[in-house]
Amino acid sequence: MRRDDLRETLERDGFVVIPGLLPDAELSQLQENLERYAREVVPTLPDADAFFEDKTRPETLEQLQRMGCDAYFEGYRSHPRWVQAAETILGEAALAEQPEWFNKPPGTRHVTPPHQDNYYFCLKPPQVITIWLALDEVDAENGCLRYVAGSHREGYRPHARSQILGFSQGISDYGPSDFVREVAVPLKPGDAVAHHGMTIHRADANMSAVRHRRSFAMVFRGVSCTRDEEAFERYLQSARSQHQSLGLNV
Ligand SMILES: O=C(O)CCC(=O)C(=O)O
Repeated sequence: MRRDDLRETLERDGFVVIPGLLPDAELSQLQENLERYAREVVPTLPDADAFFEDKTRPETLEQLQRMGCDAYFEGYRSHPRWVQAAETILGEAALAEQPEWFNKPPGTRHVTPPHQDNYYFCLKPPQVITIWLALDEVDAENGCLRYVAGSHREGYRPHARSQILGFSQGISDYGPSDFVREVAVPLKPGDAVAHHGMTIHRADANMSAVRHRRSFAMVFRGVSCTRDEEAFERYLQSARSQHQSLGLNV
């Protein structure tokens, strides 16, 4: 897709697919480093940086946050392909937050509640996108992302505390008029989708008995953003209290 098309599509729909963001050799290198991180770094992390459905079963690892503690992933924040895509879409220079990893392992029932990322980030203006790269084949069966097209232009929706680890807040009035506007985004490994910080999105649980649904993501914020620090502190507090209520060691 041409550069202008990426930006225009995101402005119109609130999300845009970037086919083949990573060529095979770069995808393999990323996957090798993710395997190394899971093997060597995850066992050393605090509960708040590695979420499991069941901590006694390492195969139920569902989410990794703040991966910049590792030199490879800290360096990944300036990966030229990602930065160039983000700056093209945002139309300004952008800075990457620390990488994250998401999974819905087979046999788990972990949904992603409907939410708007900037409800968490508290950036003004919301010149922020997430680039979410598929590591596996991702489709309706194993819980691909679903977007409410055009919702990035409609302001904030009410959010309330959720009991889903990794997503402390979810939209509280999500209903039939949202479901009919949803667009499911199937992807192949190496493809990515970018979404605006105000775009409503969610994902179903993985219904496959055998397939993982792994992804690797980075949030990019345009240099024109500033953070509402008070609102952000309230969000951090609510995330901490959710972690405590779910029994995490924080
Ligand atoms: O991977 C998922 O299910 C959710 C990811 C997400 O909500 C995000 O990256 O903004």
